[in-house]
Amino acid sequence: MRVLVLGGDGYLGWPTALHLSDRGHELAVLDNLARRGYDRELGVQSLVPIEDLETRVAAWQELSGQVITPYLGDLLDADFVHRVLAEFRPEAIVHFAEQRAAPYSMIDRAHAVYTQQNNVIGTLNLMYAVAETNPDVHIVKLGTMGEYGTPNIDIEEGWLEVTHNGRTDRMLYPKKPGSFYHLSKVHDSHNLEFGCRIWGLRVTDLNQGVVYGQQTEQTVQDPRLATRFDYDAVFGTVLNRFVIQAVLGEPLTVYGSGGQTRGFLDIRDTVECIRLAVENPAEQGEFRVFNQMTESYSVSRLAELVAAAFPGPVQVDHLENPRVEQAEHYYNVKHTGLVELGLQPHLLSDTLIESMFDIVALNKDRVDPSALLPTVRWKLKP
Ligand code: NAD
Ligand code: USQ
Repeated sequence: MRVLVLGGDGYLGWPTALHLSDRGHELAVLDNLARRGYDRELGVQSLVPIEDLETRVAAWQELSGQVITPYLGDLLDADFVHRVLAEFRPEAIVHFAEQRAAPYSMIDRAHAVYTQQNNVIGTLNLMYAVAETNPDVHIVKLGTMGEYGTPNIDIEEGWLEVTHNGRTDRMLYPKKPGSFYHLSKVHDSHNLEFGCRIWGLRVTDLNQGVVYGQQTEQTVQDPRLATRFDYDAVFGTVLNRFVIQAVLGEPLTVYGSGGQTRGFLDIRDTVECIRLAVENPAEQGEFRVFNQMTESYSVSRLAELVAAAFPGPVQVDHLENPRVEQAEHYYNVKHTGLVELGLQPHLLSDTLIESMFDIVALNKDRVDPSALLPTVRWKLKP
């Protein structure tokens, strides 16, 4: 299948492109390199060195004989998006190309506006380009578990049957997101579902949990294929940060009591979930939703697991929570759709934490410890 990966230079987009190419699909990646720009803006870098897109693609061709066509450009440039679709003629488009850090979206007004503009308008441009060139193309869109928030009822896969005053309908599951970033994903989901109803688009919305890990079957083949690994308090995600903090001998930064619970998955499951979604497309006009996560953990439980797995002493600090989020809550998520398509999850207990310690130990001199502590607060100072 011809697959275009939007955001193909990012943490997840690049290993996904390699995984799909390795499984025999014909690949192109599109990226505006915004993520590398956020590093410069924040004065941080990936823990693991990463090559530029040109070198990555050339290294993959040298190793595998497979071509990945790179397109450098911005989803906000509607003409560019049309041009790429007309030239590459994808059958499936995997859309990772958004600003994805909740703290980045909460820095100030300008970063909130940038995040929503980049994400919502980029997705609208994609929807129009698909609808106007070939509505048969399957859009596989990365959403997030955080769209649902932490409601006091079971979380279903995207849809909820509601009975109200004696009448029943199937509605999009109500959303209670926790940042302007997470809200941008809610807006995208609603726009995409509308596109399915009015234009007959075929869309899979993958509400993904927090990803951990850095290596996949393909990225380990050569250091030039490595994907990024973020540790800073803006882009680093919780388990990756805890592993890095343990190796550096820094305290694990649990925000608040640590009772807040989220869905998680291994990066090797991310790339496999995308393959399963691409190879089993949604129907024409269908807005299909999968909850892409394999296990739930509270933040304090994750800190305990990392401390238990690390072969040295580990200190756990409870910082005042810079975010506004529920500390204790109900969390029960249905996530059977991808398993029914064949996903065989890698569970956290299986091994991964130990192998992550080695990756960090090799690169620990690249860490700026001052970037570890959170500085972005959800509450405004009047
Ligand atoms: P990332 O920031 O590493 O990658 C996103 C890529 O998209 C970057 O390379 C960036 O340059 C590019 N991009 C951003 N805006 C663009 C635009 N307007 N035009 C072209 N390219 C653009 O993020 P990631 O961690 O790989 O996440 C990928 C997707 O998965 C995001 O949509 C994110 O919301 C979602 N997601 C990530 C996680 C996680 O834990 N990392 C969890 C759930 C969902
Ligand atoms: N947390 C800590 N200590 C830390 C970092 C985080 O206690 O040092 C807590 C946060 O308060 C939060 C939880 O850990 O309760 C998760 O935070 P995170 O930064 O790991 O993840 P989040 O902000 O939710 O965002 C990440 C990705 C985002 C994706 C989301 C999936 O950056 O792109 O959408 O995970 S989900 O959480 O399911 O919405």
